[in-house]
Amino acid sequence: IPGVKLPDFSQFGEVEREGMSRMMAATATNMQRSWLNVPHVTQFDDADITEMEDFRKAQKAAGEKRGVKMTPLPFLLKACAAALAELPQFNVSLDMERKEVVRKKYIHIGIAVDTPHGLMVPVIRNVDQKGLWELAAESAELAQKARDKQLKPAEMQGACFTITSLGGIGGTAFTPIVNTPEVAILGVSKASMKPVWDGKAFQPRLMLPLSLSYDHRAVNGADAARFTNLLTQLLGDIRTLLL
Ligand code: CAO
Repeated sequence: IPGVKLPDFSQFGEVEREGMSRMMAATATNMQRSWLNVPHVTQFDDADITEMEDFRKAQKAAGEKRGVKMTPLPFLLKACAAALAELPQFNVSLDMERKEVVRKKYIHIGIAVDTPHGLMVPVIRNVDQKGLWELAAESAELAQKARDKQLKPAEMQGACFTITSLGGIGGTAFTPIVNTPEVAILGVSKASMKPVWDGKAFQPRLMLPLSLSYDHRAVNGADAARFTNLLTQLLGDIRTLLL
């Protein structure tokens, strides 16, 4: 691809140059590799998390006892694990050289963590086999390790799918880049109160915006809509996560 030719910026004003960290250079290469290899499409939906949030807030005292904070992330992990099990076409990688689809029989999910030294993606293994408290504790521990640069290489490998949550910061939607060789990534934005028509009147409901980017070579649009539909159903009534 044609490179970007840089002008001499100093002709416009004062500048300074600094070498990229190894991590920034690696992230830049991975992002570009994914952007150039993967035909991306992003599917948007909103999940009604009014009841889920009531339940989550009701766990505050229990969380304090356990020393674990229950955020929306463990619910998202559980819902994505259930959706990956039900729609296994999302739990694959493509081997284009051998023209093969690699189907995974395990459900490991990466979580994007914003750290002062850059973006890191630790991986939670066998999410389908873990409970909400375990997921809350493990995601907080891995996020802290990422911030402290203490993650081991094995803790950043083997993900089938990634969740990138900007919900604690803000925004209404975004188009995440698939973390290849995975074939899909869920972006989560900030939940907000919205008027939702119940057939008779508008009701104030807490709505969580979801942005699912996927590799259109592996996944078709109808399946992406099924995936986000399923996520909104599971998050809309978290009892269904037990089924
Ligand atoms: N909507 C509204 N509020 C949300 C929310 C959402 N979708 N998600 C989290 N929150 C709230 C939490 O409940 C918490 O609020 P309280 O303190 O009142 O309970 C607050 O935001 C902070 O949550 P958190 O960020 O500490 O915890 P988390 O489990 O939601 O997220 C982690 C953990 C690691 C995903 C997050 O810290 C992080 O690093 N996010 C950035 C990821 C990123 O950079 N992605 C971009 C990658 S692509 O460039």
